[in-house]
Amino acid sequence: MFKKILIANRGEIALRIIRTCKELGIKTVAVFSEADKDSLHVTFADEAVCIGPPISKESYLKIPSIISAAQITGADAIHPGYGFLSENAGFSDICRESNIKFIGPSAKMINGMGDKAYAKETMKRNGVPVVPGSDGVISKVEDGLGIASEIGFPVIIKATAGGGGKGMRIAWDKSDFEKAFTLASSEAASSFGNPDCYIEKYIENPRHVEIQILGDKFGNVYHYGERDCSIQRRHQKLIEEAPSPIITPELRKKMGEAAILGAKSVNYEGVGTIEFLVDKHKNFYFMEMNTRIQVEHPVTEMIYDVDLIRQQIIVASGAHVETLPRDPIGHSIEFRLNAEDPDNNFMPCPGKIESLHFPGGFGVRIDSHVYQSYVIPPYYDSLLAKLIVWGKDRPHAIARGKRALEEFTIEGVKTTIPFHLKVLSDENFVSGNFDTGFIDNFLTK
Ligand code: MV4
Repeated sequence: MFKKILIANRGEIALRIIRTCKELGIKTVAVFSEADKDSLHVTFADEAVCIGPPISKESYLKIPSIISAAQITGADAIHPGYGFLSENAGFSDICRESNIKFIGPSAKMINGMGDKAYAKETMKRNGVPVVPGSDGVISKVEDGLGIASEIGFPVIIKATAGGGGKGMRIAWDKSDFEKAFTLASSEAASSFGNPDCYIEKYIENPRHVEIQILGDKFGNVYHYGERDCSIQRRHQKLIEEAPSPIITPELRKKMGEAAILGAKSVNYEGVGTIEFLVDKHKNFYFMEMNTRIQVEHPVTEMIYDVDLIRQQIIVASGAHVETLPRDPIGHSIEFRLNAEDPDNNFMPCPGKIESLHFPGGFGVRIDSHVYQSYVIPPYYDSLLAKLIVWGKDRPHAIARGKRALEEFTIEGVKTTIPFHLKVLSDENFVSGNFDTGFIDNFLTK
């Protein structure tokens, strides 16, 4: 097992990782920017190293500074968390070359799954259902138009280097196609330095359902059910839950087996997520694979009674998965509490937290790095806290979520708390009848 892990991240996820390391008896090293000197991850880690100025590029993304911090402190592994360097192939490689275990995927895996057309082809070849579309990337408008006419409109044009909603265009009919294709491709070239795009049948208002998987170096891959992440705004998730209100045990088994098949076909090790689109007939299609721990991992932890970060560290150390999946129990919902103004386009609201009170009680979990009088720096994302509730079923989880959100006090900055309370009294949310169009509909009501 590792003796000392450097956490190349900040905020709630850095704390989350430190907590698990403590329970495993592993020493921790925090890295921090000048803007984060008063952060809890700095306080709670055994050691802390300042790695540069506030701007991420010069601190949390600065590979040489992070490697130096690991070498100076004698860390034998680095946990990247999510965001920042978690899916940076170069960083994964430099860690390996420096004899520091990167608790995440190899550079090859990051590059492979980061190429969306290649990832899709790989999944398709191995029997994972995919959305009908082009085989790989399309270089000429005419070729794309031919395929679009074959599969039928509407179609979606996606950048192979994109993902997470960047570099996508919909063509509703033949007359739209050339413009959409050209736009998608030039946007892809300027955003990702790669103009290559592929084409798919456009699924209208799908649900976003992702399967949590975990693999060890012996080739075992397990799944821990699904999370429903359909409640998003501009590809930013706001509420996630497990299980999904639309997934039956039979469908969970089918999607879980498809996810395991996909992960095994690339010899996946560690934690990962296979994202699926689910259409209104409950057909499911592979969309993307995430090769990192995700923000919303706690809802899975709550219903499967598994510490996913602990498992991630254990398999990275070369051991077998310790907590095997069993049937899920109850229902869990995560609310992302952001320092944003929902009445002003979710504009970030950095500033000082003048007064703070966390809710508590049975079935309430808060993953957060903030405290009273904490000053939210303007340089990073606006996540203040994740409120994760558990209930014996979905109605109980909703009631508990409402109770906990009402108990929550954050003064000094605007937050998404009132927004979440409104969602919780929306009849479509309460009935579980929603898709990825929910938030747009909700906000225009
Ligand atoms: C789609 C789609 C409909 N049909 N692909 C958005 C993020 C990226 N990972 C893929 N996305 C989509 N791909 C086909 N063939 C609709 C979306 C999509 C979406 C997916 C999941 C969650 C929210 C979304 C919001 C808008 C569009």
